[in-house]
Amino acid sequence: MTTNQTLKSWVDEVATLTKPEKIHWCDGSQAEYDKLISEMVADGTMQELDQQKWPGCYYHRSASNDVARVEHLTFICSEKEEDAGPNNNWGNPSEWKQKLTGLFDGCMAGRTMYVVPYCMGPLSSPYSKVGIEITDSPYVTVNMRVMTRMGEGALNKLGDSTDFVRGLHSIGQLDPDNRYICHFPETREIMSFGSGYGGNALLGKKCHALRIASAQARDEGWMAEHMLILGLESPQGETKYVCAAFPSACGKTNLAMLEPPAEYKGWKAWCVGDDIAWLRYADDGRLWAINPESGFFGVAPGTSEKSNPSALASLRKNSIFTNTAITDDGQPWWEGLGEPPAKATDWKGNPWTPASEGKAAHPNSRFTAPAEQCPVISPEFDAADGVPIDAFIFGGRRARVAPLVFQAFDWNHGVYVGAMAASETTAAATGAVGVVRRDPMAMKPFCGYNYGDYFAHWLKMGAKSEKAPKIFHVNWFRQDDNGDFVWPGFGQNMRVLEWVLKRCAGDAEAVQTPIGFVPAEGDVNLDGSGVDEGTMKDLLDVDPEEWQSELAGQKEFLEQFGDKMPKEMWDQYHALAERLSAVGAR
Ligand code: GTP
Ligand code: SPV
Ligand code: MN
Repeated sequence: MTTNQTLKSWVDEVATLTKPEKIHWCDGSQAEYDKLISEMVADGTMQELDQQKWPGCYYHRSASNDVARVEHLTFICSEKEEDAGPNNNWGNPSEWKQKLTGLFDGCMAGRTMYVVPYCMGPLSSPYSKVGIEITDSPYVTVNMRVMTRMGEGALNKLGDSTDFVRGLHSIGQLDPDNRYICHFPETREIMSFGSGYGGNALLGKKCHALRIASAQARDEGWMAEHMLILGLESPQGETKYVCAAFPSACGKTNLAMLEPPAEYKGWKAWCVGDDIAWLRYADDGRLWAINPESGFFGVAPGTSEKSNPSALASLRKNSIFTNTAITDDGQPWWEGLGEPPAKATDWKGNPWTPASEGKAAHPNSRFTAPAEQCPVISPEFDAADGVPIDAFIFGGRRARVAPLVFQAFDWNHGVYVGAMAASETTAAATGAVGVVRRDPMAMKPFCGYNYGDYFAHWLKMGAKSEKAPKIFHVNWFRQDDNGDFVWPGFGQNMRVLEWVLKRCAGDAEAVQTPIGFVPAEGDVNLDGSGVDEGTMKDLLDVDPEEWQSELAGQKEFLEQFGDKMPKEMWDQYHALAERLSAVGAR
């Protein structure tokens, strides 16, 4: 399939180590996909869903201890520990290579080794990057075909170049005590052992497109971010693009496919990407973004006709469902989809009825769906140059403190706002759920190098152009005293985005607070939203006392990074402290 000697010798080397029964080079064809699926149906790895109602759809239940990313088992193995930073687990590269080589030794005996060439980004784009994932999991292989431009096209793009990310993956024995997700940023290598799940195993996604790519982007002057890319077309036919960085399971897929409310006649929202953006400056001085992926690996629970009709339309055919429930008549089901089925099998494989105690679907159950099936996929989805970005929006899941929306005073302040973003943890990673933690730029689990250097890189990117995007922060998740969300969210978020676009165009007023600009009364269109101006006032409230205690946490965070933390970040901290003390307590 290829004349690339470097690639061939690497594949030989891996085969010698892992000792598979067979080697299969993936061409990415439909026939190959169908064959892999039917083999998995035959051996029970996949279940066929009702092909009348769910054409081309299959169901997979993973090991019950392998249902999310494992941050405590994820390592950045840079030569120097300080290059990984306190934000990562560091591993000595030669020690970890040795340890992993031991685990990979003979691990594919009796299995097929799949060589999966993939391209992150449109095949035609000069900004796309090729990677090769070698895996013993056919489940991973079929998911990679949906999530990336996989197969012959990627190999052709690579040609005889030696510039590709080497990703080695084995499910091993799916043993949580022998599970490691290791990255070697200097040599652009990934070694992942013992998990078959999502971000641990589909190496093009978080391992390549974020952890390795973020380090490469720092070296080469671009950005790899955990951001959705959304186009908003006005009734006049003008489309503006925004990127938003929210932590895992905090609303990127939903915002990326937003359906404007009925009052927004003539507006259209276009999805360019729902999870990852690669950004670089073009000759026009603007920052342009491409989506390196070609599919959605979306959170199933909560996805419904009401919350996200476009996601639902995307996953109606040719999709893979992982750890949702399955009904007795072969349909996928999850909490929030609609009426519960009378009888189903839950994500652990146990019988389930609405009277059962536990959830039918795992909270981090996911669908893998081709992006091209999304009814609002952007016409620019495959554009080689991507789309120009007007605004960056940071956000998180905060029951209190963070207002519905505010705008940073300028780029450096915006970098500080993004760096100080915090969010309640979700089921997307193992560990406690609902605990507030700092998740700078929604990259805590994904930044492949020291956050101090990462913020320095962000500061540098802003200084490069007068036309850098404007920076905002949103929080759809404020709760009232009963623990209910105050803001209706989902499609209604369009109202906030409209204010964001107006601010970018210089068309909207704002009120200055110590933390940034918030909309002036009446500036966010609430007609038909069911939210009154009084509630809006509460949603936008900035409580100086809450922010004083926030400030203490920010200081602690900055201190962790010692000399690596840029002075500009401390300047921002001191300026915020001053603005807060100037307003005093209430
Ligand atoms: P990853 O794929 O893990 O990176 O996550 P994501 O950011 O794409 O998350 P997603 O859009 O799938 O959102 C996950 C959860 O957030 C679901 O439970 C949604 O129902 C909820 N959610 C999304 N948008 C909103 C919103 O505007 N308001 C509220 N209250 N919940 C929301
Ligand atoms: C996330 O956790 O942010 C995801 C899912 O998008 S995973 O691919 O598992 O990382
Ligand atoms: Mn994500």
